Amino acid sequence: MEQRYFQKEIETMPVEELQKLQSEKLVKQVRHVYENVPYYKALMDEKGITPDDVRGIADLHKLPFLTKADLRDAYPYGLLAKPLADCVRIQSTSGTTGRRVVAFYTQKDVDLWEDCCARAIVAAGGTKEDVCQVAYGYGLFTGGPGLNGGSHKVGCLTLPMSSGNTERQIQFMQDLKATILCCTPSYAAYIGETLKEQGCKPEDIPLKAGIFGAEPWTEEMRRGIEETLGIRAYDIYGLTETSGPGVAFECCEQTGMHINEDHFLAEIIDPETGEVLPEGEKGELVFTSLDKEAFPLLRYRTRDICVLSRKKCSCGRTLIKMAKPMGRTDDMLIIRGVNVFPSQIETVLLNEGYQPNYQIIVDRAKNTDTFDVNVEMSPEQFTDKVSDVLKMEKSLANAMKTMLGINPAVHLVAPKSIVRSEGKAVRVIDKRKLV
Ligand code: DLL
Repeated sequence: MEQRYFQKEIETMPVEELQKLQSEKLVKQVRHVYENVPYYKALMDEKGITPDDVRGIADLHKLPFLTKADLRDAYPYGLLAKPLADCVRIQSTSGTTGRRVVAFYTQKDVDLWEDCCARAIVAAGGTKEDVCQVAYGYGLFTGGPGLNGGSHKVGCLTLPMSSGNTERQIQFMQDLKATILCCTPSYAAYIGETLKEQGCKPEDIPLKAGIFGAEPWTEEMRRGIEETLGIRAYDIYGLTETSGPGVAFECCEQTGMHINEDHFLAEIIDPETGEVLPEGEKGELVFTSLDKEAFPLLRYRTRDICVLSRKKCSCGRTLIKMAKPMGRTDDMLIIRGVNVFPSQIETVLLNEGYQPNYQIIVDRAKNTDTFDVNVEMSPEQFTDKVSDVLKMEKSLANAMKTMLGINPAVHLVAPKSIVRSEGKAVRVIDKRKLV
């Protein structure tokens, strides 16, 4: 079995030593945050905790949680722990100010983040001989920049393609003999389908591995991608709040993702009570960044439902493993790799003068997410003139695109035609069955 590592001494460190390292880092990090982030200091004060109360990872549970709501309250600078002059980068998620997460990085933060991505690439078999095609989005989204940096660190020839323009992706892949593909699993599947339609067989494609994440995907999807592209498909996990991709990555065993525990301390909690659950139990994943300088979140609730396992891995890594996320505790959808909250749609509707009577329908056709929004017209808005309806739909779709960053197909429907529910309104119909 393949057993390559990017930072062997860390990736295979005996667990006791690793936990000692985490404890040392945690003590320092708590002090750094307490002294530099008044927002978090106030949360600690409220709980009656001082940095002296945290002497190691066994004391982690004493610290208060941070949630997306805190990020919203503190937007944009409230959780910054370094002077802006020491920061060199921001990355962000899609969405309006209310939902947007803006994360700051010092040069060291960028460096460590790229190390994490490099670990993922090496675990997928990457070396300096490889040509790594990065087809995640570049820009504010962390996917492109993260894997790009990791690929440089490994010494691969990096193709910074960004997402989209599938014809060009395929041309570069073939002409420049890309051996590793990094993109969302749905885009990988789409590229695979397109190649198949062009009559390409897996053996005609130079790729050997893919590093796919940013959205949920199933084992069936993995098998499909592996077959059409003739590769091994590895999962990668991360979130903007903690850095981006590379918080966890899959190794040759392909049975869950090793968490880069020297940088990210993971816990599973009961989402209702906040109680820490023992290893092996399903709950909400919580991360504490141990090394981040500029945007160090302590006990950040990811909203991802997950299970951790310290079962010995045949790859030799001792880093704890997380299962594929099994859902979320909130209503966030990931559509074509973009995070979408139903409340964002609602905001657009209200801004544009519509009632919040709508239904989001997400499905997958030809390995691409379809995204439809049915919106009721009010009796005053109702018209049966097709050209007017088309105009209104187009304008609403544009407003949604501006808010979300992706384009829905908007369908205006007659007043009172969306079924009213007696309990919670069914706003989302997700037919993709991803978990
Ligand atoms: O999606 C970072 C990323 C980029 C990860 C490229 C992997 C590859 P956000 O846009 O902030 O960051 O979205 C984070 O996406 O909380 C999960 O719900 C979901 N997610 C990320 N990776 C996976 C995965 C990036 N491998 C949110 N499987 C997270 C399932 C994933 N869900």
